[in-house]
Amino acid sequence: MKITCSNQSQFKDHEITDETVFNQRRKLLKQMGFLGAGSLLSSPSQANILDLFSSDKPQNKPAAVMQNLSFIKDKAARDELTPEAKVTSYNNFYEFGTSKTDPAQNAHALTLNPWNLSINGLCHKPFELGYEDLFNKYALEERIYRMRCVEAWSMVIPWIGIPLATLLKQADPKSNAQYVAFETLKRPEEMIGQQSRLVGGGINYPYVEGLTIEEAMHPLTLIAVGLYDKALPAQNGAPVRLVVPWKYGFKSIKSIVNIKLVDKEPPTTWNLSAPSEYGFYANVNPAVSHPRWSQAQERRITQGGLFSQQYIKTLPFNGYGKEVAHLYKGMDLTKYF
Ligand SMILES: Nc1nc2c(c(=O)[nH]1)N[C@H]1C(S)=C(S)[C@@H](COP(=O)(O)O)O[C@H]1N2
Ligand SMILES: [Mo]
Repeated sequence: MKITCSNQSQFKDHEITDETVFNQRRKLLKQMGFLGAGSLLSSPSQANILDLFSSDKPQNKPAAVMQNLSFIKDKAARDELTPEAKVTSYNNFYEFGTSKTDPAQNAHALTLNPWNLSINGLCHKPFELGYEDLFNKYALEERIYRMRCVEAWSMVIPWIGIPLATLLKQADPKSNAQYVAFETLKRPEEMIGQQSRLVGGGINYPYVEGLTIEEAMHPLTLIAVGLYDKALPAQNGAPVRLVVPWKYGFKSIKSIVNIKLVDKEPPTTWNLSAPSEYGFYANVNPAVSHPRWSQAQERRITQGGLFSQQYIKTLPFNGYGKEVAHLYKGMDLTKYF
C-alpha cells in the first residue's frame, strides 16, 4: 500500500476536545493508572483513535484531575500509528547504549520513582515536581505526533502529556528569559552509557537540550509522561520527556530533571558533539541535507511485521509548518539549521 504525503495541518482549534472525547479519554487514563486505578489498557493500537469518537457512559470518576483534557487528532491518511511494540523497542537513548535495541534492554535499571523535576532559572516562581505530580497535578492531553529522527527514520506516536507552556506559565518567566535549557538525569550507576564513552556513544553527559522561549511556549510542545495510554516505558524517556514534533528527534530530550529559563542560547548535546552536523534549531527540513545523507525522505516504521517500513517524502517542519513556520520568519534556515 502506498502512503502519500500530506501538507495538511494537524493542529486546529476546532479539533480540541468535545465532551465525548473528554469522557472517553478520562476512561482510558483511569485504566492506564493515571487516575489511580491499577490496570493497563490492552493494546489500543489503531482502534483507539476511532474509539475516541464513540459514546461513553458517564462513570464515577475521581474528581478534578482531567478537567481540561483535550485531544488533538492527527488526521492525515499516511499517519497510521506506529505499533506500540516498535515504538518501545526501536529507540535512541544513548545513556543505555547506542544500538536501537539497547534502551529496551537496559533502561529497566532506571529508578523512576522517586523523581524530581525542577523548573527554575529566570522566573518569579520556581517549583519542583515529584513523580506523582507528573501524573496528577495537571490536565493530561493525548497528542498523536509524527516523530522524525535526524537519521531519517520516523514514527507516529500517541503521546500523553502536559503542554510545556503550562509549566512555564506556572513558573512565571521574567522578561529576560529568552531560552529554555533542559537536562537529563545523570546517574551512571543506573545508566550504563554514562559509565564508558564507548557504551555511551562518546557524548558528554548529562544530555542537554534547549529551545527558544517562543518554541517552548508553542502549544505543540509537549512534556510527555505517557504513550499508548500508559506511563512512558523507561526506554522512551520515563518518567518525563520533551516532545517537539517539528524538530529532529534529538531535541526531544528524555528523562528530564531540570528545566531552566535562561537569557542565552543554551548548549545542546549533539551540537557540542558535532557542530557542523547538528545545529541548535534542528527543524525538520528536507531541503537541508545532513553532511553525510539527504533529509529529503524518511523511512516510516509502519504497522505489519517486524521490518515493515515505507519510504516517504519528508515534509518541511515535519508537516507542522502551518503551525510553526512563523517562528522562523526571515531566518535563513540553511544557516540556522
Ligand atoms: N537523554 C536523551 N534523550 C534523547 C536521546 C538520548 O540519547 N538521550 N536520543 C534522542 C533521539 S536521537 C531521538 S530520535 C529520540 C528517540 O525517542 P524514542 O526512542 O522515544 O522514539 O530521543 C531523543 N532524546
Ligand atoms: Mo534521533
